[in-house]
Amino acid sequence: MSRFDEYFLMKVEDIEEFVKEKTDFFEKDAKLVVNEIGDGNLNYVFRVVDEMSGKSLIVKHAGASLRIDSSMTASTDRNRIESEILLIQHKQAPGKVPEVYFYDTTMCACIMEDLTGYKMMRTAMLDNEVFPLFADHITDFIVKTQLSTTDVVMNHSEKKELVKSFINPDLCEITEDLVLTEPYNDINGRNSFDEENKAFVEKELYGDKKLSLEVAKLKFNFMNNSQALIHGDLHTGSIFIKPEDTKVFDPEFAFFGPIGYDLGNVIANLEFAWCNGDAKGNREFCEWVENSISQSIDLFIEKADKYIKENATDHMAKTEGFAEWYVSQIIKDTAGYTGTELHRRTIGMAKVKDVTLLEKAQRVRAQKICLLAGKDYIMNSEMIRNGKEFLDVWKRAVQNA
Ligand code: SR1
Ligand code: MG
Repeated sequence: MSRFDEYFLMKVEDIEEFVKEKTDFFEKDAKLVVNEIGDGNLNYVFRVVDEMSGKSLIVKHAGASLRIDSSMTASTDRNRIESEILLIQHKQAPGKVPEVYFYDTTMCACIMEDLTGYKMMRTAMLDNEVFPLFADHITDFIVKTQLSTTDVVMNHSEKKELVKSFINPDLCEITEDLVLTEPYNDINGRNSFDEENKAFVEKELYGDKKLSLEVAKLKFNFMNNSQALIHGDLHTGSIFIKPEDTKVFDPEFAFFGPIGYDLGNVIANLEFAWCNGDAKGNREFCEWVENSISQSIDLFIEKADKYIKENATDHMAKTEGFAEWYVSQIIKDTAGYTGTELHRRTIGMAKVKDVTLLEKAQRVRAQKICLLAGKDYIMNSEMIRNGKEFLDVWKRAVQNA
């Protein structure tokens, strides 16, 4: 019998005993220091350190209600999904995700590697730090972890088995509401933004039926296109980085969905960082962001095309021209979901510090740039085919804001 045989919401004082009972990572008599370090919207994250040996680890623990709003709930099964996908990705892309030491489906807690020496990418970019290898790293990660789980490459029965264990209804519903519905109608009254952009939002987002139709298509593509095992929330708060390496974590929104959703999230979140650098007049930082946007698209196209040609197992997917068509569909989705991420982080309930921390006049301008660019990405997704064209949309919005 153990007090961890039945779920309860753990506090700082419970973590040392939990870790010592579930793993042999620390000596049993080690004096551990535990701090809650999470600043996400959903979970509790504890760093556990043995100051004598210098060893440390992370415990990520899911509560039934969400930190961003205690009236919101999401199944604690998200912790199992996160732990299992990290184990899968550790094999697909060794070293590119934190190592899972142990996960506990009763306590809904995952004990994993502490990424010391890495910074959360959003925080580093708020200090306008640049990472020239980022585009290469993130496109490697997306291609290796996601194309390998498509029907193009994976045995179709195995894929269907995997789809079953990654059904993630509660977390998908959060995205379906917050990202793919509310920014276009405020149907749940949870949107907020500066008054100066009210007329624009009401006319150009809530009042534009053509925009709603395109977003409705993106929503149903998100819900019905079980293309690959995607991360589902690949923003820069889900990435740990240092100049020579990039690691992806926090995949609790993972499910079988469209690959372009992840790549679009990456692009939009680089653009939020651009707004922050621009407000500080840091041209060098903005240029690095611009290069990262175009390189992320172009490297993805190049690597995905090569990966499909080398690894396709499905007979029809080996047809000449298929790889190019398949990748072009992902890029079209990417443009659309870049747009929805730009919109929802600007006016929806879950915002980003890159923009919220700006002083008023700069924040209003950043919001306008993101709203304009978001619309352009969504409405013209068929025509945005490469890195330069992704960047052109952004530059047009900056000019017109
Ligand atoms: C209610 S949760 C709000 C947001 O936080 C997560 O990181 C996801 O992005 C979600 O949409
Ligand atoms: Mg998260």
